[in-house]
Amino acid sequence: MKAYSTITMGIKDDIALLTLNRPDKLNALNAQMRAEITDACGFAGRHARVLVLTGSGRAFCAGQDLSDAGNAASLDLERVLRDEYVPMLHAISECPIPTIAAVNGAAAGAGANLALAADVVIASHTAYFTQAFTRIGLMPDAGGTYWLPRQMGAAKAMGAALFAERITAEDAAAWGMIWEAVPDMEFDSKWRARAAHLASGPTEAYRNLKSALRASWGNGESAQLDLEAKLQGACGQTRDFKEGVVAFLDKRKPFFEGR
Ligand code: LHQ
Repeated sequence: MKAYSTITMGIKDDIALLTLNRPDKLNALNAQMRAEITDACGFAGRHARVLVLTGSGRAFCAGQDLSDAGNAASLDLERVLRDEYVPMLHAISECPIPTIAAVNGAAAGAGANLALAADVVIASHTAYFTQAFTRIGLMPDAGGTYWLPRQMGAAKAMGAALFAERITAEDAAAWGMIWEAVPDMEFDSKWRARAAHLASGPTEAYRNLKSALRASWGNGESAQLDLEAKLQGACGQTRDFKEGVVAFLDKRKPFFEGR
């Protein structure tokens, strides 16, 4: 495992745990952190069966480090987004294994949208999300204009972007923006249990269902039905499918190897 300076990364029991680790800056993203997240997600996709992203300290991620390189206002935003944010966001959204954002605290700006790039977002009750961008004269980026309308619907997405208010974890769950909000006391055990569930599941089926669900945004019905047939055909070739059927007929719990 590589040594990282802005994140920590470990793999145990097939679960890769990537922790954003600049707690004094509320885990704000600088160039080094973007590169390290991109690298670590690629590594996780090759060596683990589920990836969890979380934050150290009291925040999940405060978005772009506004003190980076002296002054964020001097950054070439288009270049930074294209060359550094896009690869990082794709490394999460296109990771072949299931990804969980375990949002432990504030998720602001690109930090909120980093979480939305994951497959499943689990937030503690003290966590909140804010499309903070307009507060500093920007528009949502890092995938916000893509994910928000798809997850919350157009009306909530527009309000979230324009008002840049804090959206509580419970509202985020009620609006369909995230999978679930859980009481702080149960937060750790809940995301760990979810991660363990996915790490012992049919990894190839997960990979294929992720591809299909993501492709559905751009596909018509016929193309999507064709894609399902193709990907299900691939699932049908796995040892996990055979095991799943045998276990069902034997009336026992399946043991999925992930292939
Ligand atoms: C921070 C940050 C931060 C540096 C807290 N940077 N230090 C933009 C430009 C370039 C390319 C691409 O895209 C982007 C996308 C973006 O992400 S723009 C949006 C950037 N993020 C924000 O505007 C959020 C800024 N942060 C906040 O609004 C607050 O800190 C939140 C609401 C997250 C938390 O508030 P509090 O709990 O009251 O904490 P705090 O404000 O006191 O922050 C604690 C420390 O963290 C503080 O440092 P200090 O030395 O005073 O203790 C902050 O300066 C630092 N910090 N966010 N993004």
